[in-house]
Amino acid sequence: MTLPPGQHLTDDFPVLTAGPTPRVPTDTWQFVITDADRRRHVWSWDEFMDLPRQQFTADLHCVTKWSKLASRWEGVSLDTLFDAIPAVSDHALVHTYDAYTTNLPLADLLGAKAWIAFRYDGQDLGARHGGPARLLVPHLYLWKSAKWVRGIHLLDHDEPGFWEMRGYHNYGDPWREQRYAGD
Ligand SMILES: Nc1nc2c(c(=O)[nH]1)N[C@H]1C(S)=C(S)[C@@H](COP(=O)(O)O)O[C@H]1N2
Ligand SMILES: [Mo]
Repeated sequence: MTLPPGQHLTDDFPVLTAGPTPRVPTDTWQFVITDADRRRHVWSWDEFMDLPRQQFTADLHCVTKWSKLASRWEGVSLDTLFDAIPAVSDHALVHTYDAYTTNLPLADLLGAKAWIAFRYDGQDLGARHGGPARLLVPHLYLWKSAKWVRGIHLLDHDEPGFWEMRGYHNYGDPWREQRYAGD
């Protein structure tokens, strides 16, 4: 099997969070995409659960050098969500229920590459790993996979997120070992 450069395998699932774990009840949970015309597209938890869902398997690569292969998830593809969005732009900034943000090109959220995941390994996603729902973008380093995801803002310019402002690479491709700015 091939791992990205500088990574080693782990079988467990480490928890990495910049602050305390927020408690996000599903009865007040919302997911909001703010489109290029600044219109808000809002899903409640119940509406979200009615969307078509997918089971998928993902290899996770953390910038702290562990990789976890073939983790099993269930969630809604971002393609499904963006089907409802009339006005798109090139840049996305992801917001969460803690103070975290992360940026990526909208293209990296589309094309069956990204999900809002709410089940992991056959169970509801636990709070420490981002439950009730987190973004998963497995082809980029795991800091892009925002836990406790709350929404996505589409922007006409690129805006660095929490770690991208603190020296992490703006894009974060593990196969090109883009860990830090300048890599
Ligand atoms: N909301 C939020 N999402 C986050 C983080 C965070 O601190 N807050 N940490 C990121 C980082 S740096 C990593 S490596 C992964 C870790 O995910 P895990 O704790 O499920 O392993 O979550 C990412 N998503
Ligand atoms: Mo991380």
